[in-house]
Amino acid sequence: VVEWTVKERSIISSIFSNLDYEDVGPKALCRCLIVYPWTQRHFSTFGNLYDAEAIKTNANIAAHGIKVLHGLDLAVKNMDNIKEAYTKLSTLHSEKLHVDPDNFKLLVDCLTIVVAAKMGSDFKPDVQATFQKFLAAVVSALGKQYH
Ligand code: ZNH
Repeated sequence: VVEWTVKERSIISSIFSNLDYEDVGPKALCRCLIVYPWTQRHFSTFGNLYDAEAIKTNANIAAHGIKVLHGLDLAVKNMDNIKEAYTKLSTLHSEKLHVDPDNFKLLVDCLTIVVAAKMGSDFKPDVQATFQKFLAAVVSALGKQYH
């Protein structure tokens, strides 16, 4: 079980209450699809992903980026119970979507870069460390139902 200090809780709630989901979600998913092109294989029904420009202007990808980012709200709202909170999503990614769990880490690293770029000088070392700890807990929970 991951333990959270009062300060860590306040950092996480501040990041998410100031988060522009509509901007950050698409940017993080696009970055992941461009930098790690094998992740594109899961989105063959989303339309043209021919090059970086096509990925960045694909409305289905943008919408999915927002949806995935909102998937982190589950962890924000269940900080003391992150593993259980992701049981269903973990099973979905494992048994139905067949997403290699290594890709979760790649996506959250892309997300970290986008969030850091937006926060600028507010992205202090304690913010970075807490955000990384939070995302690691999510990645671990999402990987839990893989056998
Ligand atoms: Zn995922 C889906 C979240 C990662 C792929 N996702 C999904 C959803 C959510 C999520 C919320 C929705 C579900 C329902 O509808 O029910 N993801 C998530 C998260 C993460 C992720 C949170 C991290 C952090 N994913 C991921 C990755 C990938 C994916 C990495 C690849 C590579 N997903 C996916 C898909 C889907 C999903 C494919 C389905 C889509 C459709 O719509 O079809």
